[in-house]
Amino acid sequence: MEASRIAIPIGTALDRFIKNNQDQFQYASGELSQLLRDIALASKVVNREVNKAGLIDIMGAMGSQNSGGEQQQKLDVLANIRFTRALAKGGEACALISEETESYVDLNNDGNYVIAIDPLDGSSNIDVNVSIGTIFSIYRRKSKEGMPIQELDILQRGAEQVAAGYILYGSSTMMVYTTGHGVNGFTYESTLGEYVLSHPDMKMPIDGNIYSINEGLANTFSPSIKSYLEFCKGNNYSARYIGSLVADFHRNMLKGGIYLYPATIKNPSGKLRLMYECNALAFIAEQAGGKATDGTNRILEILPRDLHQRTPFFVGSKNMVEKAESF
Ligand code: P6P
Repeated sequence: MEASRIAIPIGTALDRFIKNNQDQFQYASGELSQLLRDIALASKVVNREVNKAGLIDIMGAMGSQNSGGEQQQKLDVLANIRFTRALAKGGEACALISEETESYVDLNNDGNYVIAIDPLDGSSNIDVNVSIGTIFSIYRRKSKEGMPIQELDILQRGAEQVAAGYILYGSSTMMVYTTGHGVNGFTYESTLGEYVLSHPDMKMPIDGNIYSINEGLANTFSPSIKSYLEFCKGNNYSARYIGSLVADFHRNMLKGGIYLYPATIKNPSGKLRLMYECNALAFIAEQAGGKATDGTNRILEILPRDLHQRTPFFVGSKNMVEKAESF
């Protein structure tokens, strides 16, 4: 039974919050503070670039492609550089797995953590001024400190995450993260240059009536998904799909709802990536009382075979995910 925690006041800065909760992190809290500080720092720079994207000529595609063959937007590449640099400088990370790079990136051999990141998810929305996000997972390395990185450090199940979070560059910029002791949300206060606690102990409503899915793909869904969508419509649920996973996930976290990206003809294993999109959000969802599966298996139990492997993804309010699975 955890000692009753003294409620940490709204407005507490992220660093102070981590220090006040240091007994909740199973390893040295200084290492977690440093990692989250590195990620927060990079996100502040990305936030500034996202907010000025229209003004500086960094809009539009680079003309290059990422590991999944997806068109790279200039801000994707810039964000990847910012997060990679911040984590390399911070010294705590030994390796980085990113949507933007084919293989993992060696950072510091004496670092104890492996980071998996989607530096800027929803990037197709950058040019149309719709919210976008960063998604990150933090793992403890399995191999000995100082030794070269091995596959067992890189291909870890989501259940092995020691922390995970996302940054939402929306009408306000927020960082939401968990270390396995609940979920807390911080809003960026740009005049202070600080993330401050705004959503302590976030809980996902156990039920809801919002469903998020790209119904333009409906003809390629399986009969069970089609039946579930009919169920949603029959119950007058609201369809809300921003086309930006972090934004849809965050709204469903606050209001209750389910996000579904099932297998389709174009993406028979689903479109979303296990290592740097689904695992982090699955960890957060479960910590907030929600659920995340691939339709049958718990996302956090899937043993990755490949850095960029895709998975069908059903995440959100517990009762809604279970209902969807029952179809
Ligand atoms: P579709 C963005 O590219 C993304 O990875 C998620 O942020 C978003 O929910 C999904 O893909 C949108 O995909 O096929 O509906 O355009």
